Amino acid sequence: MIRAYPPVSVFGVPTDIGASRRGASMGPEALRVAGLVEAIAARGVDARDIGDVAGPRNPVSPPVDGYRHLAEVTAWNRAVFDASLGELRAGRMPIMLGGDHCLAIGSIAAVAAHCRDNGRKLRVLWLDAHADFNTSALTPSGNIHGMPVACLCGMGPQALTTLGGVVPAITPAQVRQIGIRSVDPGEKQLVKEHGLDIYDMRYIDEVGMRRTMEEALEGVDADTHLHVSFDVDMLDPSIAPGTGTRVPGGVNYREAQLIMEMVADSGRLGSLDLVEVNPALDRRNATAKLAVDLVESLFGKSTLMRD
Ligand code: Z70
Ligand code: MN
Ligand code: MN
Ligand code: MN
Repeated sequence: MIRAYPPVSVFGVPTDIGASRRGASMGPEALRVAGLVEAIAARGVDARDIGDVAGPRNPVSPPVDGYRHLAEVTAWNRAVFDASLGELRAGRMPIMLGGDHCLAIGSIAAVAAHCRDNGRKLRVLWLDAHADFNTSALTPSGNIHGMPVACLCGMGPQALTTLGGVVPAITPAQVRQIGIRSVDPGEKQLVKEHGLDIYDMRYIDEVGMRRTMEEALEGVDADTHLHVSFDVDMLDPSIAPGTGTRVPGGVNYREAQLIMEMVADSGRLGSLDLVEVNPALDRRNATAKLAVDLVESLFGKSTLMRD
């Protein structure tokens, strides 16, 4: 299958501001060292590294009113929003290298704004061990990387929910979550109230990844912008040790490849987050290398005759 991809702009967001474990700030360089940009370019795509966005240092403070580092998280997300929207308006596909997952508030708010401006439908594939649907009242940690989906759906501090101008930026109906296996008790209740579409590990075990992905991509058509938000902790820790919150029983190598291949086959990939790579916890950059391998598949690399 011959597929044309729009030009790609990769940018780094070197911060761990939404987490309590340090080190995801080194993720962008680890992914570059693993050859991310070259791998995308090798697929015949015009891929450019536009460098890092800037933001405040991590003050390493305790949570205040249920949020750790809210002012700094807001500043970083504004920078991500601006960078993402700028690339989208220039007709380029933004690839955001985190950094922790709180940064998806900015990237997805930008994608949602761009889709509104252009009358396009938006589907968000949230690949993660966690639902990231906490609020300040429910969070066990105060870590905002456990809250981005709730913030995007209008539940969270005003500074974050209003980032893209329109509240909510997205609705739960636009989101499909895959790989989930760690949801906090209060968060679980909220997920059910809002009908978030979650393909958890049990579902994947029972029906298989092929059918899971067919269902997650159902309704994606030529007018749909597909945003993939890939938290590497979706992957089983045995293959992806370099991440801050390792949860056993994750997506294996073959299942992960199939996710990426089926997204590639949809032909609708419009933007990507690659987050929570923590080189301080990794073995010889294995997690970043695996992420690059999976991104190759996302851009249509496959064995034998299919590409
Ligand atoms: C937990 C919390 C989380 C990532 C950890 C964990 C959230 N639900 N997300 N690591 N990527 O603290 O809210
Ligand atoms: Mn996450
Ligand atoms: Mn996670
Ligand atoms: Mn591959």
